[in-house]
Amino acid sequence: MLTRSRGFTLIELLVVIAIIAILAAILFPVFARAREKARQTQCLSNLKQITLGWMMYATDYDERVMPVEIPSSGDVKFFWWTAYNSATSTQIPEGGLLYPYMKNKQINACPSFKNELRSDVGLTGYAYNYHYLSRLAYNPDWTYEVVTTSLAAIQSPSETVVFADGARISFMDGKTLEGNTYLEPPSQNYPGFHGRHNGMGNIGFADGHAKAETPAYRTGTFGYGSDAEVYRSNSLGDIDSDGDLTTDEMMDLQ
Ligand SMILES: [Ca+2]
Repeated sequence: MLTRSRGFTLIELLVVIAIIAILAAILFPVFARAREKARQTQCLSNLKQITLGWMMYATDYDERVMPVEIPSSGDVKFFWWTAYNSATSTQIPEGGLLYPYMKNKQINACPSFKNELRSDVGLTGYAYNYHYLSRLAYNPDWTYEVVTTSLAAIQSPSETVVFADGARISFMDGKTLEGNTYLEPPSQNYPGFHGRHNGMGNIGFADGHAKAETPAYRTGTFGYGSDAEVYRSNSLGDIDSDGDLTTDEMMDLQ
């Protein structure tokens, strides 16, 4: 004898929908973290390649390390990832200082670095330990020379940062995140190591290895009245291993 099959009641449907919604709420952040983890791995690989390119550059230039920039000759200024023509606001990636060693534009940029932060010069999300490796020495008339160190001056290459995930807070408004290619050490006025990969940032070291670290966050106010909470909420901290932010043991040449 035929029995009419019974459909779902409204309550049953609502329960099923609620369970699906709960599962989605639990799983979507997991998926997002897994995607970010994949980008972190890609970024780590990029930094390792860029740092190896940096090592090759030094061996080609009498063991002097790569300058953070080669100041403008005419309208064109050279950075590691591009040459930039300020008259036309155009980038020439093939003119980048490390391009001959990488022959690849894609690996220049961190996959988690937001495009809108790249600005005209095509910032890549990676910042260079210029403070110790390639200082800008200003003249009284604000022209400057770029002074580079030698490979031999780096006493512990496996403990000396070359490149890292970097960014900064705008000097104009004190709160907006922006790109930055100059990585500051803890002893300076503001932190620039960006923990953009699930709270961690990647670092390339002078011996060619790369690894992820958690930024060390400042407290209170520092520099010219910067608010630590603004930096903390943007995952901007320092690269530090001894808990003392007055010493630059991961970035100096000792
Ligand atoms: Ca320290």
